[in-house]
Amino acid sequence: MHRTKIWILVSSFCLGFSCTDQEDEGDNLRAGGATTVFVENSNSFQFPAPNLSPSELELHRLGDQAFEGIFVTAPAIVNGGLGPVFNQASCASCHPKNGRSGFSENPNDLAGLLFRLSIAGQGPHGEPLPVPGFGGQLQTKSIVGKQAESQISYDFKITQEFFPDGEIYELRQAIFRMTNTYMPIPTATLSSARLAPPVFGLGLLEFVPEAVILKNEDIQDVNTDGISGKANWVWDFTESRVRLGRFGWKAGQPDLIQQAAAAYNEDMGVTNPLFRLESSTGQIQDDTLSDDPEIDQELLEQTAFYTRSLAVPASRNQSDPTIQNGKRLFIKIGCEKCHLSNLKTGSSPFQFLANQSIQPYTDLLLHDMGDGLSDGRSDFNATGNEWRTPPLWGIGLTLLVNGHTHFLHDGRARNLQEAILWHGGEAIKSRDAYKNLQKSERNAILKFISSL
Ligand code: HEC
Ligand code: HEC
Ligand SMILES: [Ca+2]
Ligand SMILES: [Ca+2]
Ligand SMILES: [Ca+2]
Repeated sequence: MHRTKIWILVSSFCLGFSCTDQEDEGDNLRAGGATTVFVENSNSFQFPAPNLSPSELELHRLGDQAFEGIFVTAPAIVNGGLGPVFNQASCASCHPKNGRSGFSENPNDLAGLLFRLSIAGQGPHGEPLPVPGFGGQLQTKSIVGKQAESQISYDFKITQEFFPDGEIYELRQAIFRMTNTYMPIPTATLSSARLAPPVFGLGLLEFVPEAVILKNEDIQDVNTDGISGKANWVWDFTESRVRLGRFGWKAGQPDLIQQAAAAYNEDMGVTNPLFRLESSTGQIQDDTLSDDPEIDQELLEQTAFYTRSLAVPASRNQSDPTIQNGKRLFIKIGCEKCHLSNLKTGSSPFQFLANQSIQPYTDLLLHDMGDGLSDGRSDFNATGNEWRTPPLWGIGLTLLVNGHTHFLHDGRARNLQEAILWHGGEAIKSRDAYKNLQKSERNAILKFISSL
């Protein structure tokens, strides 16, 4: 099992700006520009970008501690403030090794899975409306003496289909139920199951200029290619204005600070300068402590900086003929229309992120993915059917890093092929083209994605 391979760490030779012009290493390509590391092992997502300055590296290390930090019940000297209701006690427990959570076969241990909640309608900033008694997220854990909002159970719905060449395949989807809710949950509650995605390379995505992303929008599908990418516009609580959404499965967060602050508040029950009220405010679980905010701005910024400054692993074996063929087919059948291979970051207050040519395989836009993937719940501009194209960089290392190959927003796909076969809506032409390929060609595409 330990087929660990470590390439020469470019980081050791690479100081400051010279990195930008650094060569790729043989057929391993710099997917994250100068923030790339050439490492293929179970730690591939855990390296600081090699072009950080010494003070940035120090900030990254503090952020690393914060990201790993396990919170406990208040009062406590370190990391107090967990709960009263929460999903997990640390960032790392849902983003293991900075990678993605798997879909657990044990309903009592759905570690990195959480449920966003709302009732129909929109708030003044376009945000989903909270569910009375439950808020905007379902917390399945609580501190001693308080009740969790709910437990989750599920059944699998399994469907069988065929490739045109006769090969059979099976798709599996969990149908979730909320059980043991602490009070009856309103019947009109809408919910969206989301599994924790990886957190590396995000600083680069934060600094792709808005204009570059919007250039790829085609809301009315004017070029009639069936693809109509659309931006999400979300509320920025720091600046009190609408901004382009970039993070989360529906691009519901504008930047990494707010993403981290929302995670502390909702996922961990830790109040912070951006979200000062406990998620359970007004519910019977509410604590009466006057310890808010439970973390300060400095810790919040360290945590966000950590996710901003993690290196992107290089893509591998790019001169392999099968992988090259897979890439050609990936482009030919239209995968690349949403999973854009080339983007460039713009200016950034963080020099190490500025003007980098990157291969994230995302356009950061929302796409209608069909009824099969729909959660039936809107999130700012995103409808139930719409999801943000997730980046594919590093996806081939998921098994090595996280020990599973569960993909898509709720982890329903058990491997890369199932992820593709779930594509519908705007991606239906692409999906059908995939199904119509010869098996060897399908395998070439899978091998290509696995090399990212
Ligand atoms: C209970 C599990 C859980 C915990 C704890 C958690 N996360 Fe997450 N994280 C998620 C899920 C699920 C998503 C996707 C959310 C969505 O689609 O809205 C996510 C998304 C993210 C993203 C956006 C990734 C992307 O590609 O858009 C970042 C960054 C992030 N989390 C950072 C953090 C930080 C920092 C912490 C700790 C303060 C944290 N998370 C704690 C589950 C968790
Ligand atoms: C219309 C835009 C679009 C097209 C075309 C498209 N995708 Fe996707 N892709 C998405 C979106 C959006 C998701 C996330 C869907 C979800 O999680 O429900 C996704 C998810 C994926 C995932 C899983 C990623 C993850 O992190 O879980 C893989 C793998 C993938 N696509 C590969 C492909 C391949 C291969 C093709 C071509 C056959 C393709 N996609 C075509 C938009 C697209
Ligand atoms: Ca708290
Ligand atoms: Ca709640
Ligand atoms: Ca179009």
